[in-house]
Amino acid sequence: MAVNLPPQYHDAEAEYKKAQTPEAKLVALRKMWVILPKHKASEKVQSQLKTKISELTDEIEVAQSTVKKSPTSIKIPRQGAGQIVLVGSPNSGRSSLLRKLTKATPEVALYPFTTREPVPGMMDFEDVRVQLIELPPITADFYENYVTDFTRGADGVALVVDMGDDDGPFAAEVVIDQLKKRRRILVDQLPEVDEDPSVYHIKTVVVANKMDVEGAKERLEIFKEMMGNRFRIIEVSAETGQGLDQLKAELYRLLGVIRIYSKLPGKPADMTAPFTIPIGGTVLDFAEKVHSELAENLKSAKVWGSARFDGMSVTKDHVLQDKDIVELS
Ligand SMILES: Nc1nc2c(ncn2[C@@H]2O[C@H](COP(=O)(O)OP(=O)(O)OP(=O)(O)O)[C@@H](O)[C@H]2O)c(=O)[nH]1
Ligand SMILES: [Mg+2]
Repeated sequence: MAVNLPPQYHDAEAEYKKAQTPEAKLVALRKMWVILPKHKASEKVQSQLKTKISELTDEIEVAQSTVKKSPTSIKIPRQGAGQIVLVGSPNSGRSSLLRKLTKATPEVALYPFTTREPVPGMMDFEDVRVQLIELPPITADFYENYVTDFTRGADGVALVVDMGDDDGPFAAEVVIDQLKKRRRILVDQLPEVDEDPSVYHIKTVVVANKMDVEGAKERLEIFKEMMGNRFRIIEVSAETGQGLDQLKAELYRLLGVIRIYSKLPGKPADMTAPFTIPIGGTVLDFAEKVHSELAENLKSAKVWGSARFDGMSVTKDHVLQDKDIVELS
């Protein structure tokens, strides 16, 4: 969709292009952000601008800090319907959970700081796959800078809390605070308005792990008292498997997507591999996901499921529902 940008935006953009230092670039980018009209048609530009502002803010901050930079920025390509990062204090059980939920085999050990690099795995949930990434532990003294980058790219966070240890709830609070210092705010629901483009709110579920250990219930109560109703909490045990099915469903829900099955004219729908689009997505969003050319030349579509009757012709802006079947032509 074309976005009509006011002339001041282009002035700020020119200023950005001319800027010599990261600080001057950031000033110009923030101007562009303020001027940019915030509506549906500009969503893509908004998100690109937000990423740039956030990257630059992080970069300036890391350059200014005395803590040494992570050697290289590690990238893991996105796969599946979405990406969830597992964060938590050392020994909270992130690797154990990743082993139970995916085919990945990170090392699990009695001692802390076992995981030193991000470890990806694919979790099957019904007919979709969700990418989980275990990130290194976070404490008051230990924080890998690239964790901040990973939380920018992720669709959600699973905050793993060690309910097998008296310190668990407090160690989890430190994790939340450490991320907050880097402008990563863990939340149950995303805020409606984006006030500061350098801040990322990330949808989060709390995974209360080691519920099989004696005293876990009491620690959970302490944690709830500390957090109030801030987060949805899933009680699990990576050891016994308790709560893991519910956790899978919650992690999928965090992605905020719906499944759409594609159908070719005159053929049955392919029910094996759904496409996923954001909740509230339209026929056009689906077409873009299937093929950009298809979206450009889209003439009509038929929908089974959310339409008033099966196989009904709908317009491009018809809002789809989970498990709809769509025929594009
Ligand atoms: N009883 C019990 N022990 C658990 C559970 N989950 C993990 N553990 C144990 O807790 C210890 C740490 O587990 P890991 O999975 O390595 O924890 P981690 O969060 O990946 O730890 P680091 O990578 O070192 O930060 C191991 O001894 C696990 O066997 C659980 O649900 N119940
Ligand atoms: Mg680990």
